[in-house]
Amino acid sequence: MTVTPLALATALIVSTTAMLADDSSSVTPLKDAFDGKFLVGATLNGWMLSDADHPAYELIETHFNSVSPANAMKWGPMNPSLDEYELEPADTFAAYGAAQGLDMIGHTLFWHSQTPDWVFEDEEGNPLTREALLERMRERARMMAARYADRVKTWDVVNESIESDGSWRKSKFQQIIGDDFTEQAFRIAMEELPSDCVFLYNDYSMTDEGRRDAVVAMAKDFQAKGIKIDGIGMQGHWGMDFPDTKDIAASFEAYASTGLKVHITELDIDLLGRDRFFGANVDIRKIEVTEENNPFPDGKLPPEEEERFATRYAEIFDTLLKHSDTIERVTFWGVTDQDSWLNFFPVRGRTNFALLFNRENEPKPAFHRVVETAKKH
Ligand code: 9MR
Repeated sequence: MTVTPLALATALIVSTTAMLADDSSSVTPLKDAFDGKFLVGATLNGWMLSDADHPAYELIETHFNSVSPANAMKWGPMNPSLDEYELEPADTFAAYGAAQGLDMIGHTLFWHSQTPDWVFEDEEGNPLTREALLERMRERARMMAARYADRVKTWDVVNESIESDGSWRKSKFQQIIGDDFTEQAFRIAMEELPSDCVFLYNDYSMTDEGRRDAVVAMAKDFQAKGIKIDGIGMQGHWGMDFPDTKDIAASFEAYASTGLKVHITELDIDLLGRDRFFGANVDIRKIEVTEENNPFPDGKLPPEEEERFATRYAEIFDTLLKHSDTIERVTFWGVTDQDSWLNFFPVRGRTNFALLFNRENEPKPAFHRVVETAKKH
């Protein structure tokens, strides 16, 4: 076949157009941008786990090397009543992650939230004794070990058992077991899960001094007692103005003093935030969505807002990358803005912006700034 100049020109135009349209071929995958620095993760939520054709899978396979289940492995969703088990979403999660060769996080063994009342009661509805509750926790750990711990290697053993002032949270676990609930949970994990698993304590607002100092003290106490703890999970549900990157850096240094690695377990940035619209209103969860508190309902941000958001992401990643020796993994809490929990919290039904991919599954300006930041380190 002879190639005429016209045919050649047409072919070039067609292929250039295809290249421009195909965003994924022209962007650096996040996992390549952070190769040698830390793992980069995302969550699989219920919609994704019930739809094998969900568009998030393509992004996950391109950009991420670690996955966390948003809800599928929590006690309540898995085991809503005493003898009732709903294991399919967790099974799907573990099978998918294993098939793709992804690092997987068991989120979360023990948490005061999304744990049903039956866990704390006997069959007559009376509170369990300390021994009975510890036994029930052990049964859950044993079940998770048998079913998932051959493939799921990193576990959030306890979520959020320490308050901002450093005191133990007055959860049902704490009330029944006592102040050693977290210690007992780690002992159970150590006894029931394989020894090659990685155990984390995971909490939010981990830059607050009271919580930070208490977590450091707890980790050192566990180490002195020979209780296995392998890392510290900072959730990273951060805002546009808080925490200050100086406080984030100071926290990495404090946590690194334990010799443990830090995992950023649930990173997102709440663009709409609260203060801008609600001040200190404590009843914010009862507030309806309005034009004022939901200013971008079509999911499109004006360029100056995209820029503000990208700048905040870049400064956070600059801080993370400066401490990459301490950081094992950075996981985003979601994949695209569409599946962020911040569309439902604290006001249900807002169109919020929190992650690096937009509602059309495309990388946002913040994505590109994060990749550029990685290239500078
Ligand atoms: O993303 C989760 C959301 O779908 C649930 O409704 C919510 C219930 O509390 O939990 C969300 O995930 C939380 C995580 O498990 C622990 N840290 C805080 C996260 C955001 O609430």
